[in-house]
Amino acid sequence: MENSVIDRAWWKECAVYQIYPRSFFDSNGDGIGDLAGITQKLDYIASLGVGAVWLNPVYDSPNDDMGYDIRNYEAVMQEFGTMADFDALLAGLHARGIRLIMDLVVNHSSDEHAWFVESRKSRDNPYRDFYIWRDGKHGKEPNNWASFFTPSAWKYDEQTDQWYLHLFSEKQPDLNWQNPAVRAEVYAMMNRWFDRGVDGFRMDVINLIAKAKGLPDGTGTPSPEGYVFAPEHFADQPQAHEYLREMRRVCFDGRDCMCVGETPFSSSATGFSYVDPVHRELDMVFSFDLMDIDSGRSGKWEIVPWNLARMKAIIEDWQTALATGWNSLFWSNHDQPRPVSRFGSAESEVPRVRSAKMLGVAMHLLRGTPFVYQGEELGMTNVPFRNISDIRDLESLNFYRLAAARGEAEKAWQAILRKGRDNARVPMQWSAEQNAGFTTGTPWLMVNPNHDRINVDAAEQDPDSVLRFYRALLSLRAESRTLIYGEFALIEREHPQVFAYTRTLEDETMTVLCNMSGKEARLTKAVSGACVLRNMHGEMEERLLAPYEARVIRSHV
Ligand code: ISL
Ligand code: CA
Repeated sequence: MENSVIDRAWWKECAVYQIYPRSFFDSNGDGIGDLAGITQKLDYIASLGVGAVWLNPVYDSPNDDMGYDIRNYEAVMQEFGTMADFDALLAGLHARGIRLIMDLVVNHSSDEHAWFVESRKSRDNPYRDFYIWRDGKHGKEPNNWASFFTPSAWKYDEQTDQWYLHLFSEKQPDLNWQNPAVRAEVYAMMNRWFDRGVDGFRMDVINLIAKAKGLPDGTGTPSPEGYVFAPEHFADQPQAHEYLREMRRVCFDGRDCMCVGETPFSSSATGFSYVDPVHRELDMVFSFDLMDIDSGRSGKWEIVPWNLARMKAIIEDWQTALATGWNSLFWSNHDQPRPVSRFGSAESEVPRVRSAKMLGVAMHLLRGTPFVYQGEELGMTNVPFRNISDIRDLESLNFYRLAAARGEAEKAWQAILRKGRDNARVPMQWSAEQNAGFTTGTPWLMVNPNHDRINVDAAEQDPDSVLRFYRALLSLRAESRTLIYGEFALIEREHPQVFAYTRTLEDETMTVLCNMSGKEARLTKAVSGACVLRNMHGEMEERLLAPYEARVIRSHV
C-alpha cells in the first residue's frame, strides 16, 4: 500500500452471492425457480454475510441459452414473475443492506428481439445495421469464424440473401456496436435500470463487443467442421475500450454503482487495461485463466489434469498485474463445474467438507472481491447425470451432437459429466426432501441425488458444515482491513502441495496456508502467530498440514 491512502469502495469490501434464478427456489410449483422464490430466501442470503447479489439474466427470453438470449431488455421473463416481483425483490435486498447487480447481455440479443425481427426484414430496414450482416463469399460464409456453440458463426437468411454473425447460438445474433444508435439504445436501457434502483451490472462477454475491421479470417487450427475460432479478431479490440469509456460517461459517472465485465481470453495485462484506475472503464473483470487450467489445446472439452504450479502462477500474475486495480475472486459460476469436484475431492464426506472449506479460504482471502456461486457454500458437487437426455444446456447438447456424428459420443459424454454447465445449474439443495425442497412440482433439471446429505437444512444443524464455515470465512474477511486491502505475496512458491500467501497492511500480516492435496504436507518454514481460522479440529503441528487443511495465521511486526 506504499503508505498511500486506501482507495475504499463498497464493492471492494463486500462479497457477492451469485444466484441462478431458474434453479434457486420455486415459489409456485411449476418446477422453475423464480423471483418470488428468491424473495422468500432473503434471510438465508443475508445470513451468508454478503453485501451484494448478482442475478443471472431475468429478462424476457425464449431461453435458447437460458436467458442469455434476450427478447426484451425491459421486461421480466414470464416464468420468473412480474416487474412487481422484481421490485419487491430489489426492495427486500435493499432493506437488508444488500445491493443488486444485474446481468447485462449486450454483445448479442435474441433473434426474437424486436430489433432483430425488424433487421432481418429488408436490407434497407432502419434496424438493418443494428446487427452484423454480410454477403456470402462464393455461396459460403462471409469468413471462416467458428462460433462458441455451433460450427459456424454465420447464419444465412434467405429473405435478404445475406448472412448474420452470431458468436454464440443462431438465436443470439451479435449486435453491431459500431452503430451509434445501438450504443445509444443500450445506454438508455441501462440508465432506466439504474433509475429503477439496481446497483450495477455483470457484463456478459463485454470484451467481445467490437470486432476487427473487415472481419478477417482466423488463422488458427480449424475445427473438425472446418471453422476457426478467432478471438484475435473479436476479443479485446481497441474499440471495445472506446465503447466502455463512453458507457462510463453516459451511464456510470455520478452513480454509486459497480460494474464487472466477463472477459474471456483476456491476459492479465489486458484485464488491467479495463480496470486501470486512470480510466476505470470497469471496476473488475472475470478472468478465464484459472477456468482454462484443465483445458487442452482444442478447448474446454479436452480435459487435462490441472497443476498447482500453474495455478499459483496464474493467481500471482493477476494479483500482481492488478495491484493498483482490483480483482474478482471466483472458483465457479453457472458456466463451470463444481469446484469441490474439480479442484478438491468429492469422493467421500470428510475430504469433501474439508476441501470445500479449504478452497473457500484459498480463493476468497486473495486481494479482490469474492463471488460465491449458489451452492458453493454447501460444497455442492458435480452431478451423476445418467445420459444425454438429462442435459438441458445447449452448449453440451450441441457438442454432444457434433461428437456423436463423428462417432465420439462416449468420449463426449465423459467430458460433459466433468465439464458440462448443467453441473452448476441443477436446483439448489435446500433440504433432504423430495426435489431437495426446491420445488413441489417437477424440477426443470434433475436434482442431485446427494441432496439427501448435502443441503441447507442439514448444514444449519451441523456446526462443522461448509455453510457455517463460509459464514465465518466471509465475516473474517469483512472485518479485516488487511484481508480486504492488504498487499498480496506468494509464499511456499515451489511447494508441490501447498498454496500459501500473505496479505499485509501496515504492521499486520495474515498468512493463508492451504494444502491443496489429499496427502499430509510439510511446510518449508514455520509461521508463527495466532490461528484465526482453520477448516478442521484436532491437534495442530506448526509445520504440518493435514490433507486439504487450511489455516489463517495473524501476526504483527
Ligand atoms: O460457458 C463457457 C464455457 O463453458 C464459455 O465459453 C461461455 O460461453 C463464455 O464464457 C461466455 O459466457 C457468457 O455468455 C454466454 C452464455 O452462454 C454464458 O452463460 C455466459 O456466462 C453467451 O451469452
Ligand atoms: Ca416457479
